[in-house]
Amino acid sequence: MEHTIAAISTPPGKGGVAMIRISGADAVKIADSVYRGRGKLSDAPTHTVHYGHIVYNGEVIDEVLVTLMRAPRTFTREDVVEVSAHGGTQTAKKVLDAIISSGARLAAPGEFTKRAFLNGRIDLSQAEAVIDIINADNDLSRKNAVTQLGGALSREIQELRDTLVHLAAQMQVIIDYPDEDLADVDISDIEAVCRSVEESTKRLIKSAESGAIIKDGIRAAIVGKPNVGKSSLLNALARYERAIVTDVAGTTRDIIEESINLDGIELILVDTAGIHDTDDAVEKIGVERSKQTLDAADLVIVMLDGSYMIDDDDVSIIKRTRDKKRIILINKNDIGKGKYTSSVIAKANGDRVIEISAKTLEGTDEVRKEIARLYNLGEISSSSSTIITNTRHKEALINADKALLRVLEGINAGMPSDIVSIDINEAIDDLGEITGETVSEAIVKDIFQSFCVGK
Ligand SMILES: Nc1nc2c(ncn2[C@@H]2O[C@H](COP(=O)(O)OP(=O)(O)OP(=O)(O)O)[C@@H](O)[C@H]2O)c(=O)[nH]1
Ligand SMILES: [Mg+2]
Repeated sequence: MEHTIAAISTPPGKGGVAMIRISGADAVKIADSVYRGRGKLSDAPTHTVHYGHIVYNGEVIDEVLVTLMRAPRTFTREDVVEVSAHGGTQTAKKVLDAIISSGARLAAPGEFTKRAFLNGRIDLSQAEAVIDIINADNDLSRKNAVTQLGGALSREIQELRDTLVHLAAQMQVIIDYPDEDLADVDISDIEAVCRSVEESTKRLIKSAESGAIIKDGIRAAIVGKPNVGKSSLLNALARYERAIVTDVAGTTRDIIEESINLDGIELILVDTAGIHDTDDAVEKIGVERSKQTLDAADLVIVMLDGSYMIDDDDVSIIKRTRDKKRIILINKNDIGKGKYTSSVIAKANGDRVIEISAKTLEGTDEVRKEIARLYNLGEISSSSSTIITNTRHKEALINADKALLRVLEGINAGMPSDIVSIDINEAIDDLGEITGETVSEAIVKDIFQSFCVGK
């Protein structure tokens, strides 16, 4: 039998309440040994809350509320007792000490959730959603994780998997009775079903692009030669004086980051040092960093100063960013409107060119809208279909998809059924990794290790 475990589930530090959770067959007995209230918890009905004190070695440690939940209707499917004590640095620790001394073992990170998984209350993708909820730092990731915890992804994967299991069974019939004319098993039906499952996996893989945006946000580097107004744009979009702005070329020497919320997505704006040829040792390092930032960014905002003629530095930056997703801005249109728009557009490779003024803020809304449009943010935030945000899930889907493509190829090439069957089973296993049905113990261990203690 599994040992009864306990941990503090609330974060450390001062706060109103701290919660100590106990789970396992002895949870109620252990709680009873430190709890003093009206009657014993072991006599009380399940899913009830009890007022009392935690007393250990004759000392009253705290005044508490105790929630009693008997298996199986609990998070771990085991008996669970949750002690709500006063927050702070001392109390919860002392309550936990008393519980451990009475026979519980300190829970490992994620062990409660791991038990929920092992006892079949949730599958692996739902367990992963728990950590995603905890780690969500924007509303969309939270929303997506809650949907996943509710089992939306599990159901979709399970459906695809069931379909393939049925196909594999049909294949088996063909393999076992090759000479018989089995009216209900037709290879072209198998092919059609396989194709539709493959289309679904492909769509889920594609959704991971949105998933990455939801989870990690968009990193946008603002680049351009010195003094064109990069820091001014950062400030305009952030709506406060985040970066130093002066009329001295070479003001920004380091990388400056600021996150803003764009349609519920985190847009990480990265202001950089002006890129140009320089002999100044400090500036040189800045320019180098700008180039690295540019290469690592998801999106590049190329900024030009519209009050001057385009020059070699501008052209080389436009060239350098040619293969990136980018927007080209012609700044300072309050003083230099339209001076070199057409020559820029000619070099822009079809990328969107927007005239703005970081000073009067004219056009800055347009910049926001253009980024939202480039990444379909409206669609992502309103979409109700499943979005893959987990790289482990994405990899499993890619493997399943490859296996399914092999199945289709095999059928078309008239390969023997037993060979085609191998790839169907491979796809079944790959999908099972997402829900945890076919996952290795090492991976399960790895997943729960990244949890916090007490969850
Ligand atoms: N008239 C006008 N001036 C602007 C505009 N945007 C920026 N400036 C001015 O241009 C100068 C340089 O602005 P910054 O934002 O520091 O430019 P930067 O590209 O960050 O410069 P470095 O950090 O030196 O590379 C400042 O004097 C700004 O006030 C604009 O749209 N119109
Ligand atoms: Mg600057």
